[in-house]
Amino acid sequence: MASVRVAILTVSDTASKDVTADKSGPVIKAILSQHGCECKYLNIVPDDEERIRETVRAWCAEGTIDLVITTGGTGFGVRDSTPEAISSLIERPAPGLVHLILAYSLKQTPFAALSRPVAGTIGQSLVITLPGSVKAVKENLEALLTDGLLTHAIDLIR
Ligand code: MTE
Ligand code: CU1
Repeated sequence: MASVRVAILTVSDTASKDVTADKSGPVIKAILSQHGCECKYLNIVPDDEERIRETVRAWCAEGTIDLVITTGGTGFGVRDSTPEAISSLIERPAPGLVHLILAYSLKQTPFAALSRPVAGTIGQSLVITLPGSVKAVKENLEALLTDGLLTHAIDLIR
């Protein structure tokens, strides 16, 4: 996956107060780096719809970020608002990617049904929302990193 430029956003009230509580962001960075991606940003915001939206909007406006991965805030918790924040920005929805991660995840655990992922393009960037746990992040990336699927998607976008 040479030269895919990635921005990672951890969405978590806890991690926004204590950086060391963010386990999933660094795991995403490590896995994508192993696959040849270049990690440009690894930020943390609380479960605040406006903060999520503004961060992702700014990254996509740069025009140099190929892939935005968020982790956390996709569930049914009262503060979970990542899908709403990202949906409001998405220009071209990618239900196939949502289907892929859910189909793969449901083979691991029925609890995957409790995530409400969204995916799609914003400008020249592909944006995908992952759940918050390290286990979920690993499983979701396993699904997405199958057979050069992501690189092919990104080749088409830019
Ligand atoms: N997806 C996979 N592949 N593996 C998991 O363990 N956990 C689920 C789900 N998706 C899980 C998963 C659980 S328990 C929850 S509550 C939701 O993701 C939402 O997580 P979030 O609110 O941290 O985003
Ligand atoms: Cu859960």
